[in-house]
Amino acid sequence: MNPTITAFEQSPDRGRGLARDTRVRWALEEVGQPYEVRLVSFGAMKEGAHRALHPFGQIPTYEEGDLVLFESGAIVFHIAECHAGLLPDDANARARAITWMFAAVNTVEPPILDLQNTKFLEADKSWYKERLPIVQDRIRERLAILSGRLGDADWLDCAFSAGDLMMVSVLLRMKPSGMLDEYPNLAAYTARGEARPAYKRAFAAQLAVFTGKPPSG
Ligand code: GTB
Repeated sequence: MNPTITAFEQSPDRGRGLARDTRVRWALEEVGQPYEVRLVSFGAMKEGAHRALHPFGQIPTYEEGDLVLFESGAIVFHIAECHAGLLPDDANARARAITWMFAAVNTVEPPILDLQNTKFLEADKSWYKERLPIVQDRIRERLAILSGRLGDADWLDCAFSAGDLMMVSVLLRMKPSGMLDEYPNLAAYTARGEARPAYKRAFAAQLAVFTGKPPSG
């Protein structure tokens, strides 16, 4: 039986692929695993049936037989563990790829989230204008180091891995702000991720939820 994931019934990003179901869809597409999607409303996410799957009442979740997972990083890791293609066979290279997955969600994504919360939840505060550049500079601090580490390589550790999938997914959240363009190699890295056929299929599938039309091509 195919796994089932959950996604927003009406994503606030209007199909721009910024919600975290996109990274799960992308991982499933990379490994060629078909999947089902159950759409949930903001109301239903906070009710008992969904909270039984996700204690924090969020998307995405992942159901596969008796297994229920939440946390996009854990879901992508599970997919990568169960299928070939997203984690290298060599034990050390595999451990490094997993390290990059954690770096994406634990080191790079938090300041990005902070910026989004600042912009959407704190714009009416008297201290907003002073706080905004501080939060933006915290992101730049991380991006500058990541940019230096990537250099002119295509991917973070030789071949594309789940580490890149997670990092590109996190960086994509910065694309609308224009800040990513301050680091041309990171912009190119992100574009390389977006150019992958599996990403394109994942993006088209989540966009189709917003447009109500089946993915084209
Ligand atoms: N750490 C968890 C994970 O990685 O899975 C975080 C899950 C999470 O934040 N889920 C969000 C959610 O369910 C959707 S992705 N939010 C509803 C709630 O908490 O009530 C975050 C997101 C939402 C919207 C946009 N957007 O509109 O651009 C981008 C990202």
